[in-house]
Amino acid sequence: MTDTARITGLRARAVAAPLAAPHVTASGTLEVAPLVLVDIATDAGVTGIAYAFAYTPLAAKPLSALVQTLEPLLAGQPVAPRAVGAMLAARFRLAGVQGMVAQALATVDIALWDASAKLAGLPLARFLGGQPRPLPAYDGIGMVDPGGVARDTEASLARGFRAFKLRAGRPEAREDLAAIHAARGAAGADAWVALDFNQAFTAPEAVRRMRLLDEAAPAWIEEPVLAQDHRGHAEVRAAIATPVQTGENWWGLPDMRASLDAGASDLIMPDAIKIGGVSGFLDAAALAAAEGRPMSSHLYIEVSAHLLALTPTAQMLEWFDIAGPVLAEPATIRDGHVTAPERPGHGMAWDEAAIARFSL
Ligand code: SMN
Ligand code: MG
Repeated sequence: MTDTARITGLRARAVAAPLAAPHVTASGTLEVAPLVLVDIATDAGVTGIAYAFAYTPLAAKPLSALVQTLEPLLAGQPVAPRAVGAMLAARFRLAGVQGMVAQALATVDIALWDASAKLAGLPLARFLGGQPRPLPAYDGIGMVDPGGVARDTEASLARGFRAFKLRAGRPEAREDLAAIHAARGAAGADAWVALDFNQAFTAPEAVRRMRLLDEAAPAWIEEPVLAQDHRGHAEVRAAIATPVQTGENWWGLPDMRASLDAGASDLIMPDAIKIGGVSGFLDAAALAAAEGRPMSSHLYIEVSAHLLALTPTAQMLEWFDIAGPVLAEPATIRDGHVTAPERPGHGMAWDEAAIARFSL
C-alpha cells in the first residue's frame, strides 16, 4: 500500500506582470497582466503551482485573498484534484461556482494536477496518457490603425508566428477590413487571420458588420455578442459565412452545454481557468469530441500546451503571454508551433526576483 501525498499549505500572491505593449480590445485596454500566483505545498516534497489571470488589477488582491482563504479547507487533503475539487464545489454550491470562486477553485485544481504529475515524475501531458506535441499557435494583434497592424504583424512574424487574431470592432466595419488587409499584406495573402469582437455588439449589428468582413474569409469571428447570449451567437451564426467562435467566458461545463444546446458556435475555445482547471478542460475536450467541434485554447499557454495535446479535436493554441515575465522558463514559439516542455508537471517554475518586482 502506498501513502497518499497530502497538502500541507497554500500561498497565494498578487502581481501585475508587464505586457510587451498595452493590448486594445473592443471592450477595454489591458495595460498590465494582473495575476494571482498559487503554490500548494505537500508532505511529499513537491509543490504544485498555478496562476489565474484577474483581468483587472482591481480584482487581483481580492482573488488572491479568496484563494488564501481556502488553505484551512485544503490542509491535510490528499493530492487528488478531482476529489478535492468535488469537496470544494460542494462547499461553494450555495454561493455559486462562478466568477472569482470558480477562478479560485480552478487554480487549486491546476496546482494539484501539477503536483500529481510531479509526484509521478512525468510531464502533465504524459501523466494524462498523451504526450507533448507541436500545436499550431496564433498571436494576438491589438485594435490599432492599419499601419500599426502591419507593423505588429511583421514583428510577430519575426518572432516565429504564422497565424494571427486581430481584435476588431472599430467604429466602422471597413476599418476592420483594412486591418485584415494590413495583416495579410505583411504575412501573405493566404495568412490565417481570425477576428475577435470581444462581445461588443448586438446580434443585428454583428451581422451587419460581418456581411462586409465575410468577403475576407477570416478563420473565425469570436464573441460577436455578449458571451452569455447563446441565442444571439446562434442568430449571428445562422446569418454569416464566417465560423463563429466562443467559449473563453464559459464558467464550467454547464455554460458549455447551454452554448452547444443553443447551436451558438461552430468552434469552441474554453479558458483553462474559467472552464474549471485541468479537470474542466479535459471534460470540455471530451464534450467537444462528442459534439465534433474543433477546440482551441484561451490564454494559459503553459497548461493549454499539455491539454490541447490530448484534445481529440484540437485546433489552435492562443498565444497571449501574460505570465512569461514571472516564469523561470517562459513558453516559446517555434515555426508557428508551441510544444509543452518535457519537465515534470506543467513545467512552470516562478522567477522569484521578478515576482518581488511586480508584487501588488
Ligand atoms: C482576451 C480578452 C481579454 C483578455 C485577454 C484575452 C481575448 C482573447 O478575448 O480572446 O484573447
Ligand atoms: Mg477572445
